[in-house]
Amino acid sequence: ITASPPHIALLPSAGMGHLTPFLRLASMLSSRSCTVTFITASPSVSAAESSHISFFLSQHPQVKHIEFQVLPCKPSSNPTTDDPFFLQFEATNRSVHHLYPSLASASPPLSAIFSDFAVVSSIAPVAADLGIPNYIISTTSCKFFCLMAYLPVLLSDPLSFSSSLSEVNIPGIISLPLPSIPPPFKNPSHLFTSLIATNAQALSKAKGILMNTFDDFEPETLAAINSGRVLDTLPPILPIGPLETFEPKNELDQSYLPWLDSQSAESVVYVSFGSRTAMSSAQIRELSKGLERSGYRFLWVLKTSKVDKDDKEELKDLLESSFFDRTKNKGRVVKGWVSQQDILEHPAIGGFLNHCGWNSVMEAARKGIPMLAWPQHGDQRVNAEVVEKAGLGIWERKWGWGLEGLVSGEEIGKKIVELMEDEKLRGLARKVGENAGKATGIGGKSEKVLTEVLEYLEQ
Ligand code: BUP
Repeated sequence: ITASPPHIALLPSAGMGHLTPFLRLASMLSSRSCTVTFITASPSVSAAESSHISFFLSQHPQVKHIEFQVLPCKPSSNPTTDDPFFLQFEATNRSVHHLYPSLASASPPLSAIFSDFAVVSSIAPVAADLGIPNYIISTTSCKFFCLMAYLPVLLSDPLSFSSSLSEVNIPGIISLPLPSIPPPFKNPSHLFTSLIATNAQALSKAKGILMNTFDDFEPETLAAINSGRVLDTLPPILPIGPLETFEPKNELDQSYLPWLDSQSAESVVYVSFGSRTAMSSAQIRELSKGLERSGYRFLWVLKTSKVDKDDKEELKDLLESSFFDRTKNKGRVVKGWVSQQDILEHPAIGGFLNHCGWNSVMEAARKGIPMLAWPQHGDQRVNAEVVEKAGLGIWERKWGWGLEGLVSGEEIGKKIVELMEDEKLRGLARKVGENAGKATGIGGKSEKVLTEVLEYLEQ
């Protein structure tokens, strides 16, 4: 009997940073003849999530879709956070067991569930009842993953995050400077912290951790975690990145494109802080000054709220009209969703000022675009360390977390000049791009890892 390709159910959790790698992997699995079932929680938090899911399904009619209802708790029901994405993680965990009947009746029967880290504790028992393996798709760096996996141990010692220590030690990996630890981790009852700790405790139940990274990008961390030096209970970490991009191109604002097309090679800084950063209006003004002072051309994607549905301010209310007049030929500011992968692929882009959301990092790595890291929250400072160490970017540590203090236009301007003029960095970043291409090309390390997992799951 010849084996047939596996049937894989994918379960992402909330936010574009989480949904994106799931859509990309679903698309890759589908093109490798797997049967794919994509599970989504309804209602979704952001408009970007619902539109990307609809577009993906319309482009992949062969993919089956299961939508399940979550009952989000009211922000006031959790005293530690009002972040709608964290509240949705919690609500999803409470609702996941309802999926059992539809997963049990899947045809052909499911071979595996690929789920987000944020739902391991609730999906692992479902996968066990179905008698199938559960793989986790990690949406962050391997280094931050180590911190999450080790968090229960750190939380068991009240001194782990004491301000008298300058570093946090995790066996096997280079210690993390205390300022890189997400502030909520210092509060064990914070919803973000308790969710990560609960899920970290369930990690050993997973069959493997599929990671959107590649061996050459995080070699020491991958070697440490896979040799059991971080924790000896973890399943294998399987680097399969950078994931191939899949994104809608239609219905997007591309009004900047004719301008971008007319710019010379590697002359434009692309500025974006991801889908969830709400920068203060004072910082937005300083950033505009910095861009202008740098003298470089820029394409700036501006967001002012954590959830896109709340983003109602118009450009003219955020920046003075004189700024637009002065920079008419120098730059473009865009509000709304753009196709970041298309922008990064554009020959005019020569640098990327970014928050170090992990998808953005992997997209810059694929294209070998040098980054200026300006982490804002969550995993982003740890990711920025990885970016710097891999030779993909530079990082001004003293800028702190977003919303922590105001970074002046003068400093921003200087750093942008440094980014754009550092030829050594440009060469190193190009090399990162070449290595990324080798990893995912035929016979590459990431490609082989994914092929082996799929062969293992064949029915
Ligand atoms: Br904004 C924006 N267009 O306008 P990250 C983002 N993206 O294609 P985040 C666009 O969304 P987390 C836009 O290319 C990336 O794939 C971008 O994920 C794409 O950051 C994704 O980079 C955003 O991981 O998520 O949104 O802050 O906080 O989970 O890291």
